[in-house]
Amino acid sequence: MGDNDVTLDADVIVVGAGMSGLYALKVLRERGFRVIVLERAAGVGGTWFWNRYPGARCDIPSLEYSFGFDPELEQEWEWSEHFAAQPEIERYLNHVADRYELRSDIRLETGVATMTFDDATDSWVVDTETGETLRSRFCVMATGGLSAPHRPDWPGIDTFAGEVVQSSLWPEEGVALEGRRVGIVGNGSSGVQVIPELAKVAGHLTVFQRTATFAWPSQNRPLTPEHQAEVKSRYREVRAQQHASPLATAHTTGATIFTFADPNKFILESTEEERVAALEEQGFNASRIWADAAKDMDANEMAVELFREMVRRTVTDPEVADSLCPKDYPIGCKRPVLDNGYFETFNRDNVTLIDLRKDAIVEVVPEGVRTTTGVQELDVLIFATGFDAVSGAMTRIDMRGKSGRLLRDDWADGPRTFMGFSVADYPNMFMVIGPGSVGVLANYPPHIELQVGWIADFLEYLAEHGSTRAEVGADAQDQWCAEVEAAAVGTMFNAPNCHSWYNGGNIEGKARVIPIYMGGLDRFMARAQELATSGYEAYAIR
Ligand code: NA7
Repeated sequence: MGDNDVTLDADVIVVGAGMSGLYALKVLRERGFRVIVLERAAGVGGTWFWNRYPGARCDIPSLEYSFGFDPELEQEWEWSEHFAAQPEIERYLNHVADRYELRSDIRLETGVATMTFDDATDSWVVDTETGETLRSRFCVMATGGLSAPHRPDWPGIDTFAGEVVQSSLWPEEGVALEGRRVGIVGNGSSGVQVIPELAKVAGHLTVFQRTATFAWPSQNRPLTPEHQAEVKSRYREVRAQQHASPLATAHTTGATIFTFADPNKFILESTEEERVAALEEQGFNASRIWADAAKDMDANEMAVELFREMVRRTVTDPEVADSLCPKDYPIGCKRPVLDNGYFETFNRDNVTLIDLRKDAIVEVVPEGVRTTTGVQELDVLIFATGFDAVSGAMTRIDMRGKSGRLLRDDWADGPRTFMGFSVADYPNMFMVIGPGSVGVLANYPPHIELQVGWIADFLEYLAEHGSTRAEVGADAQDQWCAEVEAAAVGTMFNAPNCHSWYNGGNIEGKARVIPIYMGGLDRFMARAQELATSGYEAYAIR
């Protein structure tokens, strides 16, 4: 038994003041815990603080990408667009911080450097990057799934005489782009969003592309007062639907980013005329209406060909169009990207595409980027090269559990957790949407509410039972990891040639594992509730 008389600075230290951390603070405080939130950024908002590049936008409808814990908040907040842009979501999260008086317990510009579990006292010792040491009984990691930026280590990068900018660390004061020679690397969601905006202001934009992207028209539009009022009038029903659905969605606007296919349409059974008609009527979306493309590689390849046909119809230069056609991986391998004029941007006179599969990077030089065919002279070089996703925010902290090993070493072959909530050997540490949970598949705000609610219930249970320590068993963790692995079998996320941040394939040397439970949030939460009802039987509690 530990010496529990140790002086604690807080009952719970929450790491991160994004959406998860803000909500965790609110709930845990209401349940009577003393909470300190540590946040590296200069403001709250997490993802929506950092990703302030031009064009940054959510890919989930605003009315669903919002908190449901307070009907008054739901009613008073007005969203302006179907898919909210970064400034609006950042404003919303600041509003939440103010409305619930959260700021007094949040320490900004206070990144966490090391976290060590003190086995003797059942407490966590947290060292901040500002040189402070804090101690708490519990830690809640609200560190996000897409918060550890990844930048390729190109030779010569430090010699570049211009400005290097990471899309996910976009400076608050902005970047001077007008009339300048701008280069951008990366064509995922961030790249596809920022490229059309850069092209509008840059003197010249050079896009360095390694892999062509599937991107579908976002169909973003202003929200009509009628639609907003209609959804608000039945928000309780909408939230209940979200909580009971596999992806925390309520289909308030028809199809969602993941569920576009029509269950009755099979491309393998379609005629040439039907496919052409689909292209004429639905454009790019004609490539993602087919149910069989989700499981069958031949069907998928036929759907990809429809996509390629739309690229060729949209992009005027045939060679550029060919480079922009995805060729060697299936639709559904990566998270779908929503586009606001991406392909059309390559028809502009001030935009050049460098296809890195034909013209590889050699090095960065003071004047710009040297590829095999010569130097692209640049004033600004932007990396929209993604994230050490899902596990990166955790492994970048020097976290040591009861055995003194580093989490990063324990996870060298991929993260191992129990339901994404806990890690064996790391008592009293909980993660919100950690690796091994449903993760980024489900719409975050309702997902966060469910996860934080579960963690808060557990902490309350421990407090009520006078328990100072909860540690998940290694067997329960092994069993859960096997379930996560099994649930990913047969999905396109796991398809041959699929390299993405979902499976670690986006980062050289990272273990190829899908640490995301594909079984759906509804099933996941039912399991979590059963566990709570059982008195948290997977855990050793004392
Ligand atoms: P993504 O989706 O991981 O995209 C990163 C992009 O950067 C992708 O096109 C990569 O090409 C490219 N990349 C990465 N490393 C390199 C190197 N070394 N050279 C050239 N190109 C490179 O990150 P995003 O930020 O766009 O989106 C992440 C999520 O945020 C998104 O799914 C939404 O949920 C929101 P690759 O395909 O690896 O060849």
